[in-house]
Amino acid sequence: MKKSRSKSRKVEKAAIDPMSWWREVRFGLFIHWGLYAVPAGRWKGKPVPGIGEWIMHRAKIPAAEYEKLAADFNPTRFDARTWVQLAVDAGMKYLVITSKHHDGFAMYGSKASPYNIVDATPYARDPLKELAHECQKAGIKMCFYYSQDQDWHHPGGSGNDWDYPNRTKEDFARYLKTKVKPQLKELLTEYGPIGLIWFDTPWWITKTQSLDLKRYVHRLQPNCLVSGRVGHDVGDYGSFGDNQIPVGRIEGDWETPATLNDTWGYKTGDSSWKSVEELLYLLVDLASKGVNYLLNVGPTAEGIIPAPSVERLQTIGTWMQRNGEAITGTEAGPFPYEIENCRFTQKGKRLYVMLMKWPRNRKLTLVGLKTNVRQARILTAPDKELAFTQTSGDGPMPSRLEVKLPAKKADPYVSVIVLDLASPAEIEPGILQQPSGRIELNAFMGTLHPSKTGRQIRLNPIGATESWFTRSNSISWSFTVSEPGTYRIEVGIVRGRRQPKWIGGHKLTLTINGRKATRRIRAQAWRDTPRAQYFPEAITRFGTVTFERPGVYKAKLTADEISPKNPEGVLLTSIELLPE
Ligand code: FHN
Repeated sequence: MKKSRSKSRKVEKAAIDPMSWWREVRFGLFIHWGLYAVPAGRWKGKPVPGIGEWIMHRAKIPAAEYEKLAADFNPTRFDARTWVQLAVDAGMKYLVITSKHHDGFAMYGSKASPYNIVDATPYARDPLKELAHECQKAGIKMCFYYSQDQDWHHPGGSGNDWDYPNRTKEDFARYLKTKVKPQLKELLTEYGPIGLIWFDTPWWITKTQSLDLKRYVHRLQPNCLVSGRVGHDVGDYGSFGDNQIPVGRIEGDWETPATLNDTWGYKTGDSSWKSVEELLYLLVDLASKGVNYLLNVGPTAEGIIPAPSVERLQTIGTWMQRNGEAITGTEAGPFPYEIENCRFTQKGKRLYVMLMKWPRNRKLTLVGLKTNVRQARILTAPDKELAFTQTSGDGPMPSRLEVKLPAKKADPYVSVIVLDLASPAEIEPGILQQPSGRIELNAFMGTLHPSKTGRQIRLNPIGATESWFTRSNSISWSFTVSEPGTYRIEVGIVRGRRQPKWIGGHKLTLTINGRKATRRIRAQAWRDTPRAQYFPEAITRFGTVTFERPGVYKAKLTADEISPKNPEGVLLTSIELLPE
């Protein structure tokens, strides 16, 4: 039978991209909950340093001893509805909970292993069933974290070399077959539709095994996504490092898992709570880069989400109620680079400008937006139009938009200005001088010059250079100066994902507008940006440069010596030129 056009169109419509919900949500709740909440960071009366859920590993607790914690795990104050409501009220649209963390303990009623909350604790209930039910009722996606690689309880899993020092590849394969797959099957057949499986720490897993797990999940639930940490870049989306924030907008689908304090699993004494300002900054920043923000809470062994977490999420929720339109269902903003105190998201012809600071001069000034603005308003005051002027670019003078703002900021945290445009936003290409006078030469805006042989400079996922190990690699930029003057030069180098500490020591030469400066990289100051909270970016000063007239200029960074101490090479984020 001949297919009619309309019929085949219907078929196309029915095939929904399984990633589409994930791209809409932007903000989710991560929950690390397990036996580690019982010792809560202390073992035999002493504090154990590091994150709470790693206590078994850090204190090298024998599995047979750690197991006994199950007898004390009785979270009678757990209430699935309250947890889900907290996520909903915060504007979160998915919830990811540890079904099994590295300690190997299943937080649900598993038939594949008796080491689980129903069979091994006095509680004897399945909290994940209750959460799945509440998530379905509330219309948010239920998702499971599952530690597929590390399992410190199973003699075949990775990570526990104090109980099981002689594990082999065959033991690991057997563990995948006899524990991981049966447990995944339970999670994907007994809890309704699952949004994603959040795999983690792919240490031992081979590419074939990662692919096999991904296919296994998709066979059991074709629409269930697989996190990037299944290993070997075969996941459905990418996962940045813990609390890692990209430098600018990035291509593809990415998520940042992040903490509210420092630990993931509950730990007494960890009071490094991030402020609501910082948390909202990160939410807005990540959304503007098209990245999902998965924000963690670590409930207690009684089943309570700590009050400082609840208070912060509630305040974020109040902000989301007023301003969530600028986050949920939006795309990354049109500017590839960060703009000071300002982030953007967009939906069709609507551009959301999120102001972290209310401009003292009561003006929102943007350069480089080519599209005509039809109307400007504050998101929370839709009836009042804001006056604005817009000029188009001319040579080194970029197009410029100035919106008049009222004296009083629209929101105590982040104020959102809505710009309705004549067509989807278009931005002038290249690096433009910002209204503050600052010029930022981001690594990802530069041209990389790899050497003919040997290891090649490239960009890492967050947009910094990496694998820059030889002198024959370099990076260059061309950029537009609209305000002549003298600028001080600051070169930013970030801590690598696999380094416990920031490492400097390279000797670099910057040639800018014909002027050469050579400096040894060291931490003369630190960049003050929330992106640098866990991944510090050190600044090395390279003197000053003067531009006599407006125009297009060139800069080039080469390496004279690369410190062998840094296993990731030169990790340049950006060079900032700041008016003197
Ligand atoms: O080792 C885990 C850690 O305990 C926690 O679960 C985080 C969350 O992203 N993932 C691993 C470290 O990256």
